[in-house]
Order: sequence, then structure tokens, then C-alpha cells
Amino acid sequence: MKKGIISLLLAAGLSLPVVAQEGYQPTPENLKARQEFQDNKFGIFLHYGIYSMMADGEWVMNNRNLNYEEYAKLAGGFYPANFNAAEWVAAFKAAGAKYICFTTRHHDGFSMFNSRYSDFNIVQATPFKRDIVKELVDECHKQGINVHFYYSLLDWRREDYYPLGNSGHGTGRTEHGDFKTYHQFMKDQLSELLTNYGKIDAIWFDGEWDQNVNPDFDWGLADIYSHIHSLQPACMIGNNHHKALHPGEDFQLFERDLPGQNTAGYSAGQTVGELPLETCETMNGMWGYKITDQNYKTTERLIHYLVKAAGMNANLLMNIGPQPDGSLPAISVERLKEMGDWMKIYGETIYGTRGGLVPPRDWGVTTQKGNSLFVHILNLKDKGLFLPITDKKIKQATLFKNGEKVRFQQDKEGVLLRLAEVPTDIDYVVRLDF
Ligand code: FHN
Repeated sequence: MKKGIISLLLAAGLSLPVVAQEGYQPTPENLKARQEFQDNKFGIFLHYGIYSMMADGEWVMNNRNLNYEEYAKLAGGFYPANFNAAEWVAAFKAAGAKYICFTTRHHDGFSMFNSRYSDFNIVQATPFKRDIVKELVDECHKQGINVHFYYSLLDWRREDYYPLGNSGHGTGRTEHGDFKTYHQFMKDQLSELLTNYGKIDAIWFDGEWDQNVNPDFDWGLADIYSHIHSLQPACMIGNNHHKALHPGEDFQLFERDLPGQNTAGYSAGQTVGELPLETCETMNGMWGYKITDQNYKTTERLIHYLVKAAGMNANLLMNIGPQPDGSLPAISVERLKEMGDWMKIYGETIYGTRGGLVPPRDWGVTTQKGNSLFVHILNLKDKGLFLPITDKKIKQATLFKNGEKVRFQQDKEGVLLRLAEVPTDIDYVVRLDF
């Protein structure tokens, strides 16, 4: 539903005059964080909130026009008895993920952390009373996984999120307000998130597109971005606005598409920039838990997505929607394990690499590290593969999984790999050393 609205706006060429952090000079710590981020390649996205109890995705409040006062009553029954941060993080780590991105506050306005600035939060408004964000971050720090915070710019509940944008018209709030107080509220909450939880590696904004209907709307992002960078200079900023980068951002986001593609309709106005790239995708079809959505992608498809992202110089942020009781869906845990088994063997061809010198093709992609090029063959019906490598002399070619030599011929037009078999592995990786 929302996808349709966004696509329409993009097609109509509507966009906002966004003034972001002009003249932003990243600190050395921030530049280092960007490199580490690119090296990490694989993160887990988590959409978890009181909407999870409705089991119909994170847009349920908007989609069913739920009155904000009635919706708030969900909080009174939110008691995810099986939430166990240590188990979650261990499962992500076992998958080979190097960071998580957690929804600290989604469009419904509910804060999954303790906040002085809104009592509509997990500690004050639920019988659970535990700060899930704190437990999760502590565990990530303990188990050595980086932490990104998702933070919604748009809000379906507050009056001072005004003027209204595309969404949240049926939630019953009064339609007036002073955006200045909302802006200050976001800054205050970001101060909490960046001072109460130790090192946070990124803030991941979402919802800017909601105001595409109000062409003169100013989000005041320059102020927000410099606020974040002043609190934690290394903390990166990404914003899922589906457009080219704004000044002050440290990485570029893509939704349900690899950089340069636009099959999902979100990336029409988005050129691929120079900064680190990340693409997010769901493991089934929905971000927040949806009881009827058991349409989980196969492990092979998920691995292919990760590999293709790496070959296009991007990270994959793969989403899971935890269940109302706080546990992860069993199928997602199974997928995580299978991805982890694959990463244990092939991680070297993904982590720390950059998109390889041979551009992505239908047969697959290449990744590169130092003097090695990893040829990821994902879809080839023949025993031969031609690579247009003209400026590097190949010293040897080996099959990554067992080190066996791969025959090849190189001339001035490129390299012909002569494989011993038609590849059938999930990812048949040939390593070329220069
Ligand atoms: O509206 C959100 C949606 O609920 C989800 O959070 C995704 C994740 O990329 N972002 C928005 C849609 O673009």
C-alpha cells in the first residue's frame, strides 16, 4: 500500500528541498567506522514493537486506521516473556552477521527504550518494564557485534508531527501542531540513545518520504545530523529516503533492491553514490511479524542476495520480525544457522572484500581483496566462463572450497576459465590470484 504511494510520488518527481549537514567533514574515527562497516558486509535488521502483537506487520496502525489512544492499549499487554537478548545475539553471530539494526522507535511512535521524553515507552507503558534496547546493546557489546539504531522520522501519534504527510491520517490525532517541538523531541531522544547505551555505530533514519507531499517541508536534518556527530563522532548516519545522499550522511541505503536496481519501486530517484552502501531485504515478505506470512526465502536465495550485494560493493541488512512473545521465528533461526554454515566456509570471500573488477553479470559477481579476485558463480549452465580481465596477469586459479587448480587461458581480451564441471553449488567460487 505504502509502496504504491511512494512510487507515485517518485514518479511525479516530487521531492523535498532537504537541507542537511552542508560542509560536513567526517572525523577520522568516522572514516574508520565506514571502513569497518564495509568490511562487515552482513547485518540483521529487527522490526520489533508493540505492533508485533497484532501479527500483521509494522504498518498495522496506519493500514487499519487504528485510533492512537486505542492502539496505545496494546502496550498494557506487551510482555514478551521469551525475549532473551543473549539468545538473539548468539543466533545472529552464528549466522555470520557482524551488526544489528534495531527499531528503537517505528512510525507508531512507541519507544522500545526508556525515555524521559515520552512515557509511551517499553519501561513505563508495559508490564514488561525492561529496556529491551539496553539488554540488546549490552549483549551485542559483550558478544562483539556492532549496533545500529533504526529511528523513525515520521510519527502516527504525535500532534506535533505536523503537517501530516502521506500516512497516518486515520489514527485520530488532532491535525495541528508545532513541528519545532517534534524536532526537539527527536533530538532529545537521540541524545538518550547516544548517551545511555555506550558506543552506537549508526543511526538509521526512515520516513523522510512521508513528507514528499509537502514540497516546502524542512526536516531540520542539518541540526539533527550535526547533533549526532557531536555526540558520537564515529557514529554513522544513514537515511532511507530513497534518494541520492544528503550531506552529513555516512552511508547510502537501498530498500529491497541492490544498488542500481529498481524492481521494488523505491529507488527511482536514487543514484548510487560514493559512500558505503547497504541494502535491506526481508527474510519473508514483511518487516514486522505477520502471522500469515510464512513465505520465507530459501537459504540459497538469501545467500545469493548477500553475495550479489557484496559483488555490488554493498552490505546486506537482512530483516527478521520477532514474535509477540519475544522469540525469533523458528524458520528464521534455521535460515540464520544455514547461512552461518555457509559463511564459515566462504566468509573469506565476503568479509573485508569490495566489489570486484569484473562487473556483475547474470552468471554472478566478483569480490576482491588484496591480490585475490573471488569469482562467485551463481548461475552458469556451462563449463566455461569468460571474464573480461585485461589489465591484470593471473598467476593461478583455484576452486575456493578445496584449493584444486582450475584451468584457464588468458589473452589480451580476457580470461577463459575452464571448469571441471558445470557448477551446481549454491555459490561456486573460483579464486584468481594476481
Ligand atoms: O515504512 C518503513 C517500513 O515499515 C520498514 O521499516 C522499511 C524498512 O526499510 N522502511 C520503510 C519503508 O520504506
